[in-house]
Amino acid sequence: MKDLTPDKASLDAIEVASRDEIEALQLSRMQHSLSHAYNNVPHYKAQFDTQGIHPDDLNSLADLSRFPFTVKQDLRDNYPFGMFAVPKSQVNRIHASSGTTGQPTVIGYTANDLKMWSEVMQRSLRAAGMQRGDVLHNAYGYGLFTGGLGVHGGAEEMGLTVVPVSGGMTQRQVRLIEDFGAKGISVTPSYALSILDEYREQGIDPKKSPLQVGIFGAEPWTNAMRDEVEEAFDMHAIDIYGLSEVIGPGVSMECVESKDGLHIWEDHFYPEIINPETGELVPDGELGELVFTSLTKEAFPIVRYRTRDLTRLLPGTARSMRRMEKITGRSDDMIILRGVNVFPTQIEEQLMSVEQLAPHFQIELQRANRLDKMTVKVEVASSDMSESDQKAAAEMLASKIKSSVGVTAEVIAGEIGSVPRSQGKAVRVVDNRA
Ligand code: DLL
Repeated sequence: MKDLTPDKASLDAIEVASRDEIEALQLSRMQHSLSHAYNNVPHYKAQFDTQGIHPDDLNSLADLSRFPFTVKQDLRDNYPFGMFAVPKSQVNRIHASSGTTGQPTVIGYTANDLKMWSEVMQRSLRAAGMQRGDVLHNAYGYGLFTGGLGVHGGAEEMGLTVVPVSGGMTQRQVRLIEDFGAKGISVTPSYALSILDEYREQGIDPKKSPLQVGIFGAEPWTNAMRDEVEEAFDMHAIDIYGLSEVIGPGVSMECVESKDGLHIWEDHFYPEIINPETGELVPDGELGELVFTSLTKEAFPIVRYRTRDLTRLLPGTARSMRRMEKITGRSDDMIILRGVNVFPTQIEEQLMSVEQLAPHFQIELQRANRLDKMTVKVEVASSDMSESDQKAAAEMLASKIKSSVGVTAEVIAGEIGSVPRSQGKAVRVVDNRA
């Protein structure tokens, strides 16, 4: 793999500023942002008033913990534009969640918001080792989802050659990467695996592809998966995180030179970690639910938004801003199987260690005789495996899951292609327990 470490001189001053400078900036921005939300969004005014707290009460960053949380339901209750803090005439763009699991949530951006988004995206792309003139194959979905257009905006502004391919038509993805000489690919890690399969299908050695870095996010993925993809493509695989409610991709980003968790662009997005049960703050270093407060957003300021993502905050390394550890999973995706908490990432980690199995998987939950049952559907790595080898591989995974995760799972190792593929976020859990 090539060394893609960016030149220190190319970084924004704030990326390498002292903690004192960062915190001073955060405090003044936070005071302004809370007032903006209170004065312009009836929901925030009502919530702050009920809690007996006013933006003027914020005298230190720690005071933020006295303010109320915001949850997804608040956004749904204010559908479509109730959480906007500017007149609609100032809203330049709208994104929304798919709404497959209920009322969609709608996010608005002013021209300044889009500019800020582009700036944090440029920082993120730079952290991945991308430079002006490089070709970026952007396979995140374009549309209401923030992935495609979010990455696109920053990439174009920084002078990359963007290929806005979006997800799907996997054969063509391979052809365009090869023909256009993409140095970077931005894509969900699960779809990257489909592209990898397609390389092999077409008999093209992925190691010889022009790709040098994969910018993987929008869903949880493990370091074991990183090793697999880095080895297969001979490229770096870097984690990018974000969520629409906060802005989209580019809230935090791993640095190619350290790959040790994601630096949060804290000058725009203020992180806290709470105990998801009690709502109490937990100190840096402890695992809990990630909460964000926007510091500079105009159209859609967000105060103490509960992401449901589980991680911990760590001190800065390659940049001065704090890091978040790779996401373990979402609290909504946590499976409680006969009292044991299981995250799909734990299954992924074990799967990656069984060479005879491909990295695709889906977990199915069922209830039989009032007992929950977990089935893990996987695929053999090669089509010429004997039936007994296939069974042995499945048993090996089941025993690894038992000993490391502590639950009994039935593992079914099917043919290549038997696990459903996604072109964006993979569906890891199908819950048929109802
Ligand atoms: O997924 C934004 C995005 C696009 C991020 C492209 C990165 C790349 P939403 O659709 O609103 O936005 O989904 C946000 O996806 O709360 C996490 O649960 C999950 N997620 C996003 N990035 C990561 C990541 C985009 N790197 C939700 N690791 C978040 C783990 C992630 N989970």
